[in-house]
Amino acid sequence: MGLLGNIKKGLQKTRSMLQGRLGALFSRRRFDDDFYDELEEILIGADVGLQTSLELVEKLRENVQKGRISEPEQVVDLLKEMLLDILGKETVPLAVSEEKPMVILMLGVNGVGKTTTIGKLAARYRKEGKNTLLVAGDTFRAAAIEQLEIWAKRSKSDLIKHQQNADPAAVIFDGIAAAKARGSDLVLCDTAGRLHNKANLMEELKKIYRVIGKALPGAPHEVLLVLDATTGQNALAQAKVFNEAANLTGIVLTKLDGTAKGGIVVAVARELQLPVKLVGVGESIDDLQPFDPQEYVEGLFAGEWI
Ligand SMILES: Nc1nc2c(ncn2[C@@H]2O[C@H](COP(=O)(O)OP(=O)(O)OP(=O)(O)O)[C@@H](O)[C@H]2O)c(=O)[nH]1
Ligand SMILES: [Mg+2]
Repeated sequence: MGLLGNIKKGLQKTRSMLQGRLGALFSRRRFDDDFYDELEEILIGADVGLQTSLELVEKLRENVQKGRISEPEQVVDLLKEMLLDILGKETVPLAVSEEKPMVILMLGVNGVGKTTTIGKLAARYRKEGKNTLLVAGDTFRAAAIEQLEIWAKRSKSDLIKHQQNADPAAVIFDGIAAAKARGSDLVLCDTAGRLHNKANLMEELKKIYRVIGKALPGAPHEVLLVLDATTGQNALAQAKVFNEAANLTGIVLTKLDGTAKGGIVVAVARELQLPVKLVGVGESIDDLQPFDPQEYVEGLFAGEWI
């Protein structure tokens, strides 16, 4: 997207937790069993995931035994390196479609930040000079349409909406037709996070996905699952369910700023086999960034050790 972001702000809580706990651990200056146990606990506490935490500590232990590591700073460097092995070193950008419009479908359970992310993303694309059109595909929740309307104004995007309780697939179909007629560059489709029950929601999402493909062959170009970083490992379970309804192409991890468990990015990347493409680091319009793994690991461990 060309706009350089700084994830450091969003990792503030995680970083200060790590600073405090790792700092205390390193100050003991002893690589004994207690050290490894404590390190494992810190990583698990940061939501890196159990398996990953065990593996990281095991690898560290090997390196210490082989005499490759003797200083805390080296521990941090090794952790960064190992995390980048899991995350990959490069940002995975959002798709760019040759033809107009490009269609992005935003999915996720209620309250994770779908609508907000659409608004922020539209604003980013607008800054690049793209014409954006938002579609109010959440016709279920009261006030969902009005909320998207506010984001359309803020991001200077067009909006296509129907009445509350209208068929969401029909709204989205109309949205894509309107985008084709107007020559919009991008269509961002909002969806409901909750219906009367989960089976209903999944059926509806399948239908939306099918209808988008009919309205525009090749679309949707991105199907992004929005996950709330503060819900920890719970977020992982949601991905499986949504992936069955639509072919997910990436993850947006929101509310990274609201948690000291920012290691969840690592668990998500490793366990879902889907790239984290964007991260939300606050509630305002500029608080969305492409996920850059190197910035992320630097942001986790920035600062002085001991
Ligand atoms: N701190 C923080 N808050 C966020 C972030 N992203 C979204 N939020 C907040 O999370 C709340 C829910 O966001 P929405 O965008 O309405 O979530 P949604 O997924 O559309 O929710 P439903 O429409 O109910 O399914 C709002 O108060 C947002 O301001 C983020 O990155 N950081
Ligand atoms: Mg919403």
